[in-house]
Amino acid sequence: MTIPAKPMTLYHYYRSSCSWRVRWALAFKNIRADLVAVNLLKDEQRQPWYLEKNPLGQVPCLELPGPLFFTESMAILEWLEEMYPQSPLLPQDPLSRLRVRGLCQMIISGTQPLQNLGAQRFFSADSREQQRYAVHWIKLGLAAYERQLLAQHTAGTYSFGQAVTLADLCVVPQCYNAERFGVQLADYPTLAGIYQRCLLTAACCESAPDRFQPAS
Ligand SMILES: N[C@@H](CCC(=O)N[C@@H](CS)C(=O)NCC(=O)O)C(=O)O
Repeated sequence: MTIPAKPMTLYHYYRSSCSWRVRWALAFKNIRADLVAVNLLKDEQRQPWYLEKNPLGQVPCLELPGPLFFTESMAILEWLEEMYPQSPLLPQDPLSRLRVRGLCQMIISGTQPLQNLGAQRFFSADSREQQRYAVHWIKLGLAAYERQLLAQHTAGTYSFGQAVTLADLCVVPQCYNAERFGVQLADYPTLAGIYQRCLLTAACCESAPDRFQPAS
């Protein structure tokens, strides 16, 4: 497939960690995309017009000319990496790529789905209970990520060495979520340092939730 001539469209929500991953990759690779907000708090993700695009009722979703709709942030990230290899987000050698992909999955599969809005609502209708539930899974996930960073000895300025990788695109939005839920990142000192350093990078700032907060 050739690079789409028309800009792509990203359906997203400003505070969705999965959406931030993709916004960050687009900014990092300097790819132009139109953004369409799907307000999760207004349940827009469950409206028929959106379910046609993503039957799971989750953001993000990437629209390419066609129109063609693509879901699942990790699949989208991998595609962006293949199509726009300049400014890479994966290291070169296969073993390092395996490490980075493993870190990604600790968040994408092992943490985020367990604390997702739909799971919280299923667990309880009470917002304090939802918070308790989310905090439980976030703490488990971040503690494991911290232990993995220490065990692998591959962390540097960022999660893997001295360059931002897909692992950072996955873990930083999860850290931001953690702070919103009152989780102390100081309990994960290696990760906390990586988080702070990532927040100083241009593409991370440009794609951060605060930049996309709806007016009302
Ligand atoms: N595996 C999916 C997960 C997507 C996901 O859970 N999105 C959340 C926001 S981060 C969502 O749309 N939640 C809405 C809901 O659960 O109702 C991905 O990585 O894209």
